[in-house]
Amino acid sequence: TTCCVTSSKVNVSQPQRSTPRSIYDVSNNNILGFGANLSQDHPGFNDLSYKARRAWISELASAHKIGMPIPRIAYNQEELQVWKTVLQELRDLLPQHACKQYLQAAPLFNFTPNQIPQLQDVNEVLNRATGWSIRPAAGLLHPRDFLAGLAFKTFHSTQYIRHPSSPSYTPEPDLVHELIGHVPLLADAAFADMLQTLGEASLGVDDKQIWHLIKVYWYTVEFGVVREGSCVKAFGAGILSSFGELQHMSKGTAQFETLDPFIAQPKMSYKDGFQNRYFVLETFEAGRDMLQDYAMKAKLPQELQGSSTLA
Ligand code: NLE
Ligand code: FE2
Repeated sequence: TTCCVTSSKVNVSQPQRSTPRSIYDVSNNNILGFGANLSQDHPGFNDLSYKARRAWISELASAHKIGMPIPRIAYNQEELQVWKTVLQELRDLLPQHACKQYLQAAPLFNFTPNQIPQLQDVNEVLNRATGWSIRPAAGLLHPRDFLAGLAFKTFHSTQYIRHPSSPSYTPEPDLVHELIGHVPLLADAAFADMLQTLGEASLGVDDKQIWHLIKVYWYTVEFGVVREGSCVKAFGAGILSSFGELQHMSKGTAQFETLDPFIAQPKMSYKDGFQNRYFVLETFEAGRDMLQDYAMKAKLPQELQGSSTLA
């Protein structure tokens, strides 16, 4: 039912949203950045036909209804070439620098240079592996919706392909990033569990904490590294899907710091190119426990939160 709000105290710019109880309560239509117009530093900014293609694929995603098959896209030669290039570039780097869970799960998806995988097919493999689902989205979602999706084992994914002028690095999520960066680890139980915990931590918290949690997400799921013996290996999708970023991380010249979700996280940026610091997790299980602990404390009233700074 819709209730008739008459109070003038209601903040119109921030409609009250109730805590979602299932994925049906989560919208895939609040697109935050990189809308149809793209920003000036996007490699496709001046390419009208690229923008039109991207917008067309995005519209299909917005129209998708939960439970329906994800529409298949007939990718063109140019898009296929981008996919081939990225796979080729990463072929030797991933086995050296991706974490073991990634390397173990990746073969389930059988990525081959001659065909861009369809989200629907990937979704079926994922459903069987960990019970996770992919849901198409038109672009970068509002963090509240994106994080809520994780709580319900749903990963929102773009479906368009990065601009052909820059296969080794793109500033926004695209299908290549989703497939190569995110999909394999969604099939790993420990990683998936950590991700769901992060999503659960977001349910019902205020906007300030949503922005804190999306930074925690950013420095783990997008750009995190995990300790393996005396090395660190990439598990962050933004590293794994980018030849440039993966090379940059593995050179070891950036800073490596221990992740602490209880302190204010550095500002995240889609524009500045490679990260100049990476955060290290000991294991995915330790990451999950830390996030569970964070979530519990963050939901306590302020005066009971102790000394933790919830930025
Ligand atoms: N820079 C990444 C890539 O080129 O694959 C995408 C990052 C999306 C957050
Ligand atoms: Fe991503």
